[in-house]
Amino acid sequence: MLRLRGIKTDAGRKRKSCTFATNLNVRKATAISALFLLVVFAVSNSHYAYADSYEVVIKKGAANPSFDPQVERPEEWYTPTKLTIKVSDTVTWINEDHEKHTVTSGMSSGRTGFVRGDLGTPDGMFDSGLFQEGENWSYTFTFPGTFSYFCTLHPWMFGVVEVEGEIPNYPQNGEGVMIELPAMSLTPKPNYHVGTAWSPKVLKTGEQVTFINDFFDRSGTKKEHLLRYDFVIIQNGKEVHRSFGFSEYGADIKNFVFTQPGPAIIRFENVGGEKDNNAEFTTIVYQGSGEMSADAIISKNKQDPTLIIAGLYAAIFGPLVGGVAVWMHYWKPWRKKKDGSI
Ligand SMILES: [Cu+2]
Repeated sequence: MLRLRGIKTDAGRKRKSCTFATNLNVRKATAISALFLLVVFAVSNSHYAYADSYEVVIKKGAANPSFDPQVERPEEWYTPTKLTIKVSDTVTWINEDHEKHTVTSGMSSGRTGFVRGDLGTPDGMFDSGLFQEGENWSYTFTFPGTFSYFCTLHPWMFGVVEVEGEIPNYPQNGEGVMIELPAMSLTPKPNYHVGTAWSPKVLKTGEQVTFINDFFDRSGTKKEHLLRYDFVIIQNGKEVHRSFGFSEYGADIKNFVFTQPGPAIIRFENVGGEKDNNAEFTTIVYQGSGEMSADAIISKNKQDPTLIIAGLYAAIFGPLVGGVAVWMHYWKPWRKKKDGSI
């Protein structure tokens, strides 16, 4: 019995260990399938899973308009000046200089611009605000395009981030999710169904967009006629377009050319002449093919030194040449010679 029990126990142990082994296998299988799912997820969401981080350094002395720590040319205040990344990658700017700087999206004015009092043109897409030595600032790029930036304190400092990624071929909302056109929304009080469809379906800078706007009553079946509304477009918190319109039995049409990429809000305000009776839609505007490339932006800024030197020559030698002319005009021996007299 004892032996048998022993055998039983052994068998039990064996079984137990067998069960344990099975558990292990189950765990292994679970782990493997979890890993597999993770890989599938990673592949299907590759631009999230493989999002990279990049660094741009503002080196010591960067505030100096003629400073370049690498090539001793005034071209690299942000190092590197041109950075190429992919959608969803993050860039961190590190301030190693002893002065405060900003990373502000938009076009720098260059040194010649600065001399004329032009402090650059921010486009509102991103702005670090002032950050000082030892501090850094990060930004994640969520859509493709070429984005120039500069320092608002030292507007000759400029850099470019080139974000590679595919432009979708379908209409999108502000989060980049595909939507059906016409997009529909309801105003709060009184209720009107507002519909808008835009053509082309993918919005790009520099290309005319036609918005076809339709208005229906509360039931959504009867078209409104001669209903007043304001058509407003907002980008980066700024109103870039406002016009008023009247609904028609057909539809009311508005044309607009976007000059700036990024998320946009298409808002219908004061619908039916009622204050704050609004409906809005979000979408994304992509960079059109007519936009400047990163290299074009850089070479445009590189022209500055030549202009500065030409300006300096004019400033120094202009009065000198003028002075010599005046001197030649009034210097008697010369005048006598010129006159032909002895
Ligand atoms: Cu600066």
